[in-house]
Amino acid sequence: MNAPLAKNRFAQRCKQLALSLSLIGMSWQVLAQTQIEDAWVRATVAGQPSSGAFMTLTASEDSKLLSVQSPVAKTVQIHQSSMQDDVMKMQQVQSVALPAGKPVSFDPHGYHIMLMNLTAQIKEGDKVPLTLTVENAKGEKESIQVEAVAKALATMDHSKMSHDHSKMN
Ligand SMILES: [Cu+2]
Repeated sequence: MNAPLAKNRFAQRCKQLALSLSLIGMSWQVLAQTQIEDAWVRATVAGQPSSGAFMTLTASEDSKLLSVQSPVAKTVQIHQSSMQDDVMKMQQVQSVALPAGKPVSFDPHGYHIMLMNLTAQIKEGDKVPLTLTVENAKGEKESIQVEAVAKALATMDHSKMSHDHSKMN
């Protein structure tokens, strides 16, 4: 909230109250606008520094996924995997477009949510809380909570993928 410093503190508090009320109203209003299905996280072995989270997002209006947060990881990034010269590479992206009504899947072959600097091992069956921030075309932000189930799938070893972190610094 970038409200300028009001000289009258009472007026400022009223403003803040009105703002937080409108934010509450707004989040109720938009809560159901982005659907999340099949959220899961890849379980890790002890000492593994990072993992991936996967899901399908369907927004009811044109939106974009801006960021993700989770208590299990100090850093969470949105990555995109792609084949480059027969090598699977991934790169950080700033946002992912969520066109109205079109399911966008986050899977090991495309976009995924990268959980980095994990604070603890993620064991199979764990429920990993994720908070997604989605912004619609009007600039309204929606915060969505989801619990992703940890699965030990051996479909692809994420740790063998090369990371291009050149955009991070
Ligand atoms: Cu990644």
